[in-house]
Amino acid sequence: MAQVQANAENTLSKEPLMLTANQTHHGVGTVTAIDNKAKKIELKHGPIKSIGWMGMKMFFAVDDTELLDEVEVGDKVDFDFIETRDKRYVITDIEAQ
Ligand SMILES: [Cu+2]
Repeated sequence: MAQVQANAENTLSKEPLMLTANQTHHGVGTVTAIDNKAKKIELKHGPIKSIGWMGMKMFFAVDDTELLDEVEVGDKVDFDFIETRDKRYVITDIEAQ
């Protein structure tokens, strides 16, 4: 578990997040903003049952900023994310539909 947190917090790490100890959630939505500097992406997403969320517009953290090169504002996307122990929502995969 400590490994998961360490990787999720290490923004310089090129290593993929260790997902084995955390549930990955899947969502579908539209990209409404991309902030490369802050390593964040805003998505208007539909309901995500696995985490008990209604549809909403919100920012997600993107520790692996190469993922931000895959999408543009306005794209409809499929994305995966984890909830870290300190309640950050970190995108682990995203791709335009
Ligand atoms: Cu949300």
